[in-house]
Amino acid sequence: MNFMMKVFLPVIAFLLAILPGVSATKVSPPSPIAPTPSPAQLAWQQLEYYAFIHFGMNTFTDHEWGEGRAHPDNFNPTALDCRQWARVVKAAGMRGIIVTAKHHDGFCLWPSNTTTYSVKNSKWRDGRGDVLKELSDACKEYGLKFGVYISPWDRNHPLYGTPRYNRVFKDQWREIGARYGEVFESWLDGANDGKKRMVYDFRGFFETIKTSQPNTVIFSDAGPDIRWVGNEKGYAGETNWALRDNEGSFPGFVDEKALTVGDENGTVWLPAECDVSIRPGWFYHANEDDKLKSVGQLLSIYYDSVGRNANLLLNIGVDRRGLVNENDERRLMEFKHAREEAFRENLAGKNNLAKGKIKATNARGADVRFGAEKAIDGNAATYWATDDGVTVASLEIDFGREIEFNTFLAQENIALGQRVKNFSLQIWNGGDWETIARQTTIGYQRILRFPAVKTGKLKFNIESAKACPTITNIEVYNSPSP
Ligand code: FUL
Repeated sequence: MNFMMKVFLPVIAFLLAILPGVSATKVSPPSPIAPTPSPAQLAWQQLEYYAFIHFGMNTFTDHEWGEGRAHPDNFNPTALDCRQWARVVKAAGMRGIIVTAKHHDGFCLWPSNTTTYSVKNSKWRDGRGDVLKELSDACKEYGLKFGVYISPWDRNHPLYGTPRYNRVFKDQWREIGARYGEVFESWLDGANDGKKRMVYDFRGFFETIKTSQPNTVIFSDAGPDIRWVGNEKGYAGETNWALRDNEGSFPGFVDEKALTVGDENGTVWLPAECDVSIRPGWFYHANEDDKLKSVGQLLSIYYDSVGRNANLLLNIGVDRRGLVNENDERRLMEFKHAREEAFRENLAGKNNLAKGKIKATNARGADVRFGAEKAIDGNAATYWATDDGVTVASLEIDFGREIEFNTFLAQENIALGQRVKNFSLQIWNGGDWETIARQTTIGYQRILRFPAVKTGKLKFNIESAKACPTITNIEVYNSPSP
């Protein structure tokens, strides 16, 4: 070692030793505020939009609620192809499929050992068909999530109405959980028979489901992982907390209004899912082929669900051939193109905004790791945050030119809990800041639409929050009106 190295090596070693120490003295990230989502709930929220498929005996008897008396031979799709379902759903920009493996009539789309009322005893493929097998395989092939709805209410099963039926229902979940790979969402409703009323063992159902599918999220009126939004029209509340006071709630007995908005101080994380059908009914009926929701209606549903901190479960028609009907496919694609148009160019995106054109009234520890730029860097893992205790703060964007826009999108880092209670948008009108929107919650994602405005500067004001805000993303669009 020469003299120079002898002198400088210890200096370099010293510098290397203290540098991590310097960064370690930087401000720490905000502490989470409880309740927060589980990893499965977080992953679920990011799916945003996926398909519901009601298909079963009702498809062939033209019913919505079958009585469980139609002979299994009535179930006889002529050209069933779950790969076609998956292809259409994927092309439409949806991220998964939840299928009615058993609706209230009790007919099972898989060869269940728990009942004689299933595909096994139908003419279809000489009783050797299994829709769940075919669909779960197709979902894997197309990179889609696979989910299952089985109805507790069973109008066919001889044990329904007796305590022994609870075991049957658990066994049905066990079979599904064991046979078809990962079930991302397990969906059950709270319907009960008017005469043969059951005391459902919901707690036991949930335990059984989680035992065979630990990563599934369970949907019902009362969770435990995902809550019904309280209506079947496809909208969440303008205020929508992912939190709920869920004590004492169980499926079938619900406060619909509370489900639509959640509870600001709720004790559990229970985000909302909006289930709605593209057609008037849930099952396919040929006489509804010309009654599909318009693209404009679907866009409104999208903004009022995915744009209000909820996920959208859009039901589509699979017809008697066993194929997604052409009318549904066409409308799904029109809807997809309308969304692509609406979100084509983010005016607050990196391509449109020169560096340094966004500033915040406060950034946590004055640290770039939590600076204003983190809200527009297109990276969901980074976020703008303020110092602890600072719950009123603004981001100001200078577009550097006059632009026109009518849509604003914001996202919180919900892994740390839902925080924002009120926010507003202001534009610079040349002499003053003019308020163009004032709203409440954000959560995973909030999208606002308003009459187009022209301005060079926009302010996004957090007006109140449960703790320092954590904003992962904001976007600005000038969307064509549908
Ligand atoms: C409800 C059922 O009664 C409807 O038939 C439909 O399946 C809907 C999604 O859930 O509880």
